[in-house]
Amino acid sequence: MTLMRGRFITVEGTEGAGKSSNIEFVRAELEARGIEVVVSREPGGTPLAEEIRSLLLSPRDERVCEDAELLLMFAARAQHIAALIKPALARGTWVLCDRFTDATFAYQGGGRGVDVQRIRTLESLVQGALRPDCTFLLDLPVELGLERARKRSQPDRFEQEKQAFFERVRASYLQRVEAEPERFAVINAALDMEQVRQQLLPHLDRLQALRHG
Ligand code: Z5A
Repeated sequence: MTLMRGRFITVEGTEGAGKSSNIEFVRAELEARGIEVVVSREPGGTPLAEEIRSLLLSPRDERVCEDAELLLMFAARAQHIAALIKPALARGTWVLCDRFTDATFAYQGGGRGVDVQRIRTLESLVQGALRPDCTFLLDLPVELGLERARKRSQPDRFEQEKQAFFERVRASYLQRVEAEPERFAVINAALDMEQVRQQLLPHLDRLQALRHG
């Protein structure tokens, strides 16, 4: 009997969108349905990739050039895919990942202005044919997200950016939805927690049905 490949679900959004809170909800829902799921994040997810994450997120005096940031994101991703994502999917485990390559298109492409073609080249080099089966975009007005995020910890290197940067990030995410509407599920993340969760449920039903279909 051949083992069914696991599903690859990613969760995206701008600051304070509620990714962490909702990922825990999705994990619990999937496990309650008897689905084995591993939760991970980007940049990060393996010891080496987590070290790269620290390099990327630490505020520093030295200006990080766009290419160094881009290549470090994909270096972490290459390790994450090889050591965690592909082996999990191959054994039939679902992978639920806090950010993936859409974040590179949104933050490095939209936010920093990196040429999208360069990102596409690295995407195919590092990922081959691997793409998420479904991406939840938790969408909300930038100002509201920043307000939520400000109530938390010290800002990291990305969180120190100005509102205009995050407006470009949000616009890039929405452009990606337009280009690939069948992969994305756009969730109104400005609503209260319970209302956000209710929007996620039908998509989990659909993904579970696909598993058997
Ligand atoms: N990055 C990149 O540039 N390129 C890439 O390719 C990748 C990443 C992969 C780290 O990501 C940074 O890396 C990120 C992009 C960049 N930069 N930033 N900024 P991260 O995902 O670890 O960092 P983050 O975006 O700051 O995520 P976060 O801090 O974990 O936020 P969150 O998970 O979206 O939100 P949360 O912690 O679940 O919620 C935030 C607060 O809002 C919290 O107090 C909640 O209780 C509250 N909350 C959440 N939902 C609600 C609702 N519905 N109502 C009211 N309050 C709420």
